[in-house]
Amino acid sequence: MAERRKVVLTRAWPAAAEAHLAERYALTRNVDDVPLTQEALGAALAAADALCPTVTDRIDAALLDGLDTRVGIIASYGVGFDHIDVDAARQRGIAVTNTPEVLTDCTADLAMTLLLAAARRAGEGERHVRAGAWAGWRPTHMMGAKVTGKTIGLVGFGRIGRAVAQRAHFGFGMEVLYHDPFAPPPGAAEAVGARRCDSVEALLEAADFVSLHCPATPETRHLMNHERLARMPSHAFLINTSRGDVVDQLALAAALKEGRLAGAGLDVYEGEPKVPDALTALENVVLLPHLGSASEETRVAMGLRVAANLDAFFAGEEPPDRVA
Ligand code: 8YV
Repeated sequence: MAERRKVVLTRAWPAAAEAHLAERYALTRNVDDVPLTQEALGAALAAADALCPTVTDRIDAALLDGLDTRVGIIASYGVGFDHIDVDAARQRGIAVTNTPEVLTDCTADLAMTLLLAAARRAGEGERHVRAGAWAGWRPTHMMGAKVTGKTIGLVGFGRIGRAVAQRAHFGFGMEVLYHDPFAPPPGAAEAVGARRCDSVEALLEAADFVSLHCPATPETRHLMNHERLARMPSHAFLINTSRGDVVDQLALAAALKEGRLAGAGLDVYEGEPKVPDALTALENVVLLPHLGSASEETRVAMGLRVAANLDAFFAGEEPPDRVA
């Protein structure tokens, strides 16, 4: 039997996904689930046939430079791949893949979770009850904002943006606006009752809820800065399940503190896992620890999707989710 390919997982995966890979490959697991140092990542790139990183690993040119890499493929566990310098990998002839589609529904569900929780003050209410502060029902207690029938603006209208549109439109009767520099597939906007805005600014001015679904790129870094946040009406809410870098967190915290924005729901942060005190000090922001894809079913499916990419690559075929 041919020697099995060496595959390194940088973090612990759900057992079913690890077992699936272990049947096919000589698998190195990270049983303790402690993030690898840059040195350890470099050693894995030099010794294995495939590296399977996550959002918590930084695979940049500095890491790849000067390495005698054995790895032929970096099969990332997740859809976003801003933690990998894909140009640097491409230049070294290393294929890069991601795991689209399998996490679309769960990430869209989490965007709606944050939207509802922020609008209806669910995080604040939960803290209130647990603190023993609830003095009983009263007509004016913790009034939030109604969601049904309001307008949602989606910045980015890829798979996840469209899945949010579907939920918002059919589930909550919301009017849906979107802005994306790339045109959606024919009929995709009509199918979820979404209307295009020519600019981000026009969308921000018109929406009661803004939800971010664009990738982190140099162009989208701090897209939601002081000026753009100021375009949103003061009754509006910002939801972010994309990447922390898309939002200037301190500008957001200031807008929330000063009442220039009603609330926010965040699943992602710049420099995770750090969350600025300016945000944790506020009641009108719901903060989650990057849970977008964190359902049992999806996290297993992500692992199987990585496996499908590895299987194709080592069979000499084009991996289905190649991004570089
Ligand atoms: C993943 C995500 O859990 O897929 C993504 O882009 O943000 C998350 O759903 C994470 O990236 C794992 O690497």
